[in-house]
Amino acid sequence: MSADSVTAPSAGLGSEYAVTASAAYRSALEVIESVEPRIAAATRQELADQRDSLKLIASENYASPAVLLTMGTWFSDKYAEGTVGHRFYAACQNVDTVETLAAEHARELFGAPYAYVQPHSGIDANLVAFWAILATRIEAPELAELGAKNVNDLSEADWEKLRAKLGNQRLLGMSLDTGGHLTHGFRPNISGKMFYQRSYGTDPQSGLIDYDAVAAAAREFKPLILVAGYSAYPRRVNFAKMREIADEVGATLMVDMAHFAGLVAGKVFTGDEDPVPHAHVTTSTTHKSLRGPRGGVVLATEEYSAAVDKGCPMVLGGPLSHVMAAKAVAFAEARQPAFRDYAQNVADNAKALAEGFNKRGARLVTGGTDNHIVLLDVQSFGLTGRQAESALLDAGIVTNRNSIPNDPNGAWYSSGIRFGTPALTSRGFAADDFDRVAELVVETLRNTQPASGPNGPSKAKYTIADGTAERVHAASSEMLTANPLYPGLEL
Ligand code: DSN
Repeated sequence: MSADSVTAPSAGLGSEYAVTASAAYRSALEVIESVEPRIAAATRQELADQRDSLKLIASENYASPAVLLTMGTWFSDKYAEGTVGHRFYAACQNVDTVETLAAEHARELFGAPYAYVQPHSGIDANLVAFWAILATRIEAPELAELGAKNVNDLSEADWEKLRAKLGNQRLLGMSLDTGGHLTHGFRPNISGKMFYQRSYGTDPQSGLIDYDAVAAAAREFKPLILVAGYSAYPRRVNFAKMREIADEVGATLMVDMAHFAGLVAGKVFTGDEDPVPHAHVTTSTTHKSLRGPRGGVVLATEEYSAAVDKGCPMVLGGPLSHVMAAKAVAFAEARQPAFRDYAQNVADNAKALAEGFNKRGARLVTGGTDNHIVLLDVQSFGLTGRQAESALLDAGIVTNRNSIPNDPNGAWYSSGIRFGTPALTSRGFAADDFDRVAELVVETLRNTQPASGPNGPSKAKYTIADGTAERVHAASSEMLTANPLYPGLEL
């Protein structure tokens, strides 16, 4: 690595601190090595592997050294159940500082009245939101009617009545095969066991959300909660329309912005496309396009804030204070003007990737993108998603297979590959690089054939023409070298 690359402006990964970060990681790895060398080796290997692959998983990114280093401290050792100023453990003064700062940054970043930064993950954030809505809309009125202050005051019979009511509510969310998420009321997930769920899909021709159809479904089903948000929908959502629909049927609008929080923070999504002013409750992870540590956050209006604040003990145990500290650092980073440039580049690069596929004749769900996701239908290559994902991995391209609307291959094998631009944009990839990425993906898939197993045609087996993986890997290595991950960081 040249001295220049150490001080060169990076895409936001803190290359100006590369020398300091190198020293910190070298020392840390030496300490880890003295206890369990295999973990130190795996840690080094993970960086090498991430540096050497085209990471196109839409939900992944690279956090800055500042965020990563913040996670490795003694805040990990502290119990702090409760919330700021109201803990069930002594000596939480420094955790209070951390949680206060993280929440303050989150409120400022998203323009939200209230932020709860304890959730450990996206599912935790969604569970906190669901139970806060149930507590506000079902439990509180029931307690008031019975003249009880809290649930512990209820008789056994009244408690059973309330439990039955809590467990019998309705939720309307986006269907899984059109891009919704498992935690939006689907049976394999606890949310599907909690709620009576129905889903809305997309228009079969355009692949876009049909708001009239969502409104019709809401009028008929009358959900307590209308969930908007997605993990595999390559278009923007009009949250003002979603709120109108929720208001018309008396539903609470909950938006899960886990995937696109970075585009909201970076002001790419504004007005009707910014969920925060329209939703009653907004949930997110912090590690996807937002580029923070692995974790979750809940934003809420005043109406729901008191219930969300009881996320612990309602749903959560002790907060991960070291991760809350890293969230504060990541939110502070996202409040910098440079993050807006980053977010805009993420969206522009996704368009370039989609155009790269379109001009090479590949079929995209909805025909393109206007967020950070591109969803490729690999049926036109004669492959399943599983075969395509494996072949791309052979060539050093890391993606994940994904269902497409009305997928004939189900969720396991699937017929789509989901691409996302947040991670490579963090490395500094630009629009022309993403056009080249599309070319390499198409070259790989055109040279991949489905294969049979011992029992006939297989949805998993494939063959790849000789030399393809090596050729593509070499071409991608050139781009990766030109856009190094954590430039100047030497272990
Ligand atoms: N696993 C995340 C994703 O890939 O979209 C969401 O759960």
